[in-house]
Amino acid sequence: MTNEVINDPKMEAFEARIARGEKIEPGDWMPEAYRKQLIRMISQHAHSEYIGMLPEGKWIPHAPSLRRKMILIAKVQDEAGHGQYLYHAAETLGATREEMMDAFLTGKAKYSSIFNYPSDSWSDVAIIGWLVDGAAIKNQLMLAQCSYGPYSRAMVRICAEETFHHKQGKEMVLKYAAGTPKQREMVQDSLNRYWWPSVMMLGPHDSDSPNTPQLVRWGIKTKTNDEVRQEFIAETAPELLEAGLTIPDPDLHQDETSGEWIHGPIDWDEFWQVVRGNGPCNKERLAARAKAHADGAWVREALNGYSQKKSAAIIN
Ligand code: BYC
Repeated sequence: MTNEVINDPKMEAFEARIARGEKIEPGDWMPEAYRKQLIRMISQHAHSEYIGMLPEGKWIPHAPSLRRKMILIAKVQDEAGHGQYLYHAAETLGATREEMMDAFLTGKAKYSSIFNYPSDSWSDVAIIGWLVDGAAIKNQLMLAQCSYGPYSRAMVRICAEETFHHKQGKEMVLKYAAGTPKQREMVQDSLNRYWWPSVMMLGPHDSDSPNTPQLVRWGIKTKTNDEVRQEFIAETAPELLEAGLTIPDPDLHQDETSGEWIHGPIDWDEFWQVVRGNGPCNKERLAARAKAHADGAWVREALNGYSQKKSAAIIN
């Protein structure tokens, strides 16, 4: 326990508010560690949305029909919007957009491991929608209950949109799984490549998760990584099997007594390699975002110039 916690009336009042289920709002007193944890998590989450546009965005020009193209454009646009809500939520804690972008583009800040895997076929778009958005929703429904008001409210809005993303992915996977042998083979290949990264994206096991105890204590997380992972597997695995697909985990089974889904060992070496910047696409993804940021410099300059001119006009 930190010194901040011991015999501090402000801390006691703060923790009592959390225990009563009250939301903490931007102007309220909060421990420095609470503020830092939130900035870390919310900015990582924002970066994930922002970089998460890339694997699916790549497929917009190759969508097999106008309907699929319109759905995918809307989804990718939504991810950009989610990034905006989240950067704003982090700004309410005193982080500036420039600091967050700098940490992201220089590789100091983390973002979700899942977006460092390639999207090699059209059915990856389908599997990302079902699995990646499905895992993200499980995590975000938990975060919608979080103790910090702006993050919790952003999550409510994001979850509504993610539900649409999840459904469109599932609809495609089910269609291809019941389609031609070629479609079936394509979607099975996507599942083979995306199952484990999706299971991993919910974070290390609780025993190896240094942040979880403090986050749970302060109501930032309301469930642990393993609890969320179990929910994701319990919901998704039976539906994939029902669709006739094979999950690439020979040990996966449902315990007859508890009903719990038991998965095989997770390759945490792979996970940490990806988190540390050595995944299949880390360099390519960051380079693409850095280019987009540089290409957008003129827009930021124009906006700054406009707002300065407007302020000058108001003062005069
Ligand atoms: N990838 O103590 P732990 C989306 C890091 S995007 C990389 O368990 P915590 C979407 C962790 O940061 C959805 N790093 O951490 C968008 C920590 O390092 P630091 C993204 C990971 O915070 C487009 C260290 O490992 N969602 O929906 O208690 C298209 C130890 O971990 C990962 C969010 O960002 C990972 N997967 O729990 C489609 C949700 N996992 O920071 C979809 C917000 C762990 O101490 N974040 N690490 O140096 C969270 O809920 C939590 O931060 C996590 C990790 C559950 C991810």
